Amino acid sequence: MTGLAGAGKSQLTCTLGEWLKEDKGFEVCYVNLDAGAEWLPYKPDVDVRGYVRVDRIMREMSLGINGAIIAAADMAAQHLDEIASKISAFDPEFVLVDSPGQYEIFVFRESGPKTAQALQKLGKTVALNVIDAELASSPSALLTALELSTASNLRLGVTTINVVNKADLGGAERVKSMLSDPKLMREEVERERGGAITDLALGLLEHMERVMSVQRPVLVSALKGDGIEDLYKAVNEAMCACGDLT
Ligand SMILES: Nc1nc2c(ncn2[C@@H]2O[C@H](COP(=O)(O)OP(=O)(O)OP(=O)(O)O)[C@@H](O)[C@H]2O)c(=O)[nH]1
Ligand SMILES: [Mg+2]
Repeated sequence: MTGLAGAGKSQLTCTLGEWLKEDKGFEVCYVNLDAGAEWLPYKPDVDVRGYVRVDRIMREMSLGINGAIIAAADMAAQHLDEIASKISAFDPEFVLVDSPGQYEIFVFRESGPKTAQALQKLGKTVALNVIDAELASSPSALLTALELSTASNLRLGVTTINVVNKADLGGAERVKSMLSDPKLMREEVERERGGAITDLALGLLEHMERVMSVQRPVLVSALKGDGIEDLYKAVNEAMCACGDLT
């Protein structure tokens, strides 16, 4: 799971994991990579906090929260081999990896790409980029969220599925209609701003239309469990696209 802080990565890890276990009967391994997590909605089988903890780094290195989170990301990357061996020992059918909330630190420092490489050595890997529908309900916000996902895809080098979360809240309907109707999206973009910003937004939209003709975003509510079957289908399709038909 990747995505901005608060998008619902941990909740989706929990809900998808329960669905895979209970509805599909799969063995699932939950991995927590958030060294700053105080509480998680699932019980991790493999937990980075066994090696690195943000609160401890703050105390022991006299760092503020941002410095400690950066240090934690770099330190966590040094334990990837141990984390990968623990995951292998489980021999699960699915591994759900919950990434730290501080997306820019995870994706743009070394730890994100290194983690992606370590996971790809274990098996087929798909990134579920979680987008908060409430925060993406204007055209410019939605385009920005999708572009951030493209940047993450490029950095991590992992097939990425955009998962628009919090479908149970008001903003989701507008996101859904913009995503399912490119003409409407274009009209909304043109209406939202004027001048050079509209040109910029239309340029981004053209790029997104190309990306989304390959993979449409999936709409879910991690909290209510809606849309999880669709997400599972999208994961399977992504696996097929990278050559795995099992
Ligand atoms: N209404 C609604 N709330 C949700 C949904 N998914 C998550 N939330 C809430 O959104 C908040 C953030 O969810 P998390 O799962 O902690 O998000 P996260 O991306 O793991 O957050 P960080 O680890 O801090 O980046 C929590 O209060 C969740 O209960 C959803 O589908 N609907
Ligand atoms: Mg989280």
